[in-house]
Amino acid sequence: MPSGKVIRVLVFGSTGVGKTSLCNTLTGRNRPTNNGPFGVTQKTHAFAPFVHDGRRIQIIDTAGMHESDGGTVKTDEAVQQIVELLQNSKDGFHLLIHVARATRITKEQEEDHDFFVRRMTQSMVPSLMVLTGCENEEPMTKWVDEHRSAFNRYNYKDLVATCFAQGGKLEEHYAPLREQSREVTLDAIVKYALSEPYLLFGGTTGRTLQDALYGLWNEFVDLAKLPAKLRRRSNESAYALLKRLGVPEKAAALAIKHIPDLMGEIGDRLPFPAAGKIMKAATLLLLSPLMKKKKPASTKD
Ligand SMILES: Nc1nc2c(ncn2[C@@H]2O[C@H](COP(=O)(O)OP(=O)(O)O)[C@@H](O)[C@H]2O)c(=O)[nH]1
Ligand SMILES: [Mg+2]
Repeated sequence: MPSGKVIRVLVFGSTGVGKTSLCNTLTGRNRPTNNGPFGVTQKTHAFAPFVHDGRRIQIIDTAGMHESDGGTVKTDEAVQQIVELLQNSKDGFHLLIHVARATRITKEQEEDHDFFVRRMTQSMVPSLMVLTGCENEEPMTKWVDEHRSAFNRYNYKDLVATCFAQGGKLEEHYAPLREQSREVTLDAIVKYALSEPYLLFGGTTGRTLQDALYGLWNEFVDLAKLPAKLRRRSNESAYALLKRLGVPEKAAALAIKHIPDLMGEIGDRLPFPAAGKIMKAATLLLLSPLMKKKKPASTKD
């Protein structure tokens, strides 16, 4: 019998670096990977827990936060992404894995690190850097060993040199490297994971999902390159934000009476793409504290 609770690991990084390939290799699953320039639209996905070395491990795969469609971020998907990400965070995390290609450090990488490590988890969750694309190094760790110092300031617990490529002409070359990469990554997970999960909200944190969202919202708007008007101003209420986004007063008032679907409809008339879906997702989250308060009131005897 595996001992202890599940180790929850959040995997993040730019689109096309090999996040899903890593997750598939670690879990033995086969979810679709990205081949094209813009990546398939993927969402946060929590894989079924599996056992390694007597420990149960759960991997949570995310979509790249910078995912673009011909250069413009798909706004509605980006918003749904953060909603899902937070929903998948309710049991907290024991470890973060930042996946990147073993080339230069990019601005996107820096932004992702800042968002997930510093803003989202307050630097309270240890992180590993997994570098993919090391299949041509001999040994695989060569590039990583030569460039270790460039990563010093990010405080990664370790840098792991890997290859998670699969298929094609080079499959015979890849297969043993993947197996080797699986072993070193899993060993690092077990070694560096917290013994208790760090919770972003809920439990004894005294924070709600909405608090977590409020804390991350503006960061996310910037990172995903959403329209700047979606930024929430300091101390701006959900109602004020909706009104400022052009939602008529009456409708904003109605929204506060908990009608997310209506907000979707209103959003469709806002002058930027996919506003309806954004408004729906945002409304659900921004206004759900009010929804929760409403319930007990309406179920009075
Ligand atoms: N050369 C090479 N390709 C890789 C490696 N890992 C993943 N890939 C390929 O990179 C592409 C994108 O991988 P994917 O896992 O979908 O990336 P994600 O967008 O970060 O989830 C796929 O074609 C993978 O086969 C690696 O270590 N080396
Ligand atoms: Mg992916």
